[in-house]
Amino acid sequence: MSICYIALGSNLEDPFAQANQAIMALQQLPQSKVIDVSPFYRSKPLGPQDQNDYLNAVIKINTTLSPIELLDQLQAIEQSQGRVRKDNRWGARTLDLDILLYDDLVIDSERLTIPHYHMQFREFVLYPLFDIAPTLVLPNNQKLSDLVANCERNGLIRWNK
Ligand code: ROI
Repeated sequence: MSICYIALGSNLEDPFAQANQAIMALQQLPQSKVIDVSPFYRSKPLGPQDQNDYLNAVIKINTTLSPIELLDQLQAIEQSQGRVRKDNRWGARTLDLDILLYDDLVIDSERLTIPHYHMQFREFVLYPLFDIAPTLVLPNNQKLSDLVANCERNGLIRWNK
């Protein structure tokens, strides 16, 4: 059984509805169990500023899916919620589900980079992750608490509807 943290992001088509639907879908994943869901946050867009603020959260699961099997499942959820995956790497999206951490694995393959690219610097990842995993240590031995202490909030606020 592996422990995995998944980042959720949405800034289109009712982000609250997207997030709640995605969490329900995660609860239906095979060989997996949702252990915890962080509070929802509102964040300023990283990338082009001419897009909506984002809803961000982090979900903890236990799973016996492999990293690639989990990635396939997450991409299927994104697709089912209307994600258009093309040249909008820095643009608005209905739903993004990214594997942040998978146990202490370090993976750098064509489809998967774990720990997730740049997570050490993203307030909208670090703060919700810290809410549900305050004692977490990254595979490179960095303490999550230190990363949070060095990360500006950049306007990040809790977002309750
Ligand atoms: N910006 C914020 N605030 N939150 C995200 O989840 C997010 N996701 C992205 C880009 C476009 C980089 N910007 C983001 O993919």
